[in-house]
Amino acid sequence: LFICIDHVGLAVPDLDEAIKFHAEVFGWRELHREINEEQGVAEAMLGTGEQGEENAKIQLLAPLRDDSAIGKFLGKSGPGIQQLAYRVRDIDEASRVLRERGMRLLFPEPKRGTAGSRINFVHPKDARGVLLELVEPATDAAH
Ligand code: CMX
Repeated sequence: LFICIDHVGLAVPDLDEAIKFHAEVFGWRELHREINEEQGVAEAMLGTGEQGEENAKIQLLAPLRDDSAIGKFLGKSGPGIQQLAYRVRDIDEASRVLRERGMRLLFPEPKRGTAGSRINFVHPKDARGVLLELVEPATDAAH
């Protein structure tokens, strides 16, 4: 069902400060940065090397609004791990299988994620306390 862990997402109050911290202390490199208005986030993908299949990644997520998913998470839990993202080849098929297995997905249809990917989430209550993101990366043609 899943190919690999795509990334781990960290909620942060200030994106620039967080990128600097993770670069200077842990040596992560910024691979990509964007604003996703629909999700209410300013986000950056950080990697351990050149972007590629083998590269470990973390995603820094800063809220654009207090009532966004990240804004609420920071208000309730403070900075920290907000999500674990699994990469899938076909998000429609993965969603179908997971729904069949009793998991609630947060959105009826996948939404747009980082770099043109398609994303959805398994409800944290169903995934035993973890907000699980499903990521189908964009094909080159979709970039
Ligand atoms: N991880 C684990 N558990 C979580 C959680 C998280 N990130 N967020 C909420 N929960 C738990 C809460 O602790 C709560 O549990 P209790 O009822 O025991 O207190 C329960 O889930 C419901 O939480 P809530 O506060 O009532 O619900 P919220 O309004 O905060 O919404 C969620 C939670 C998951 C539905 C919302 O964050 C959401 O829609 N997330 C998906 C979208 C998203 O995260 N976008 C930002 C990232 C975009 C990207 O990755 O590109």
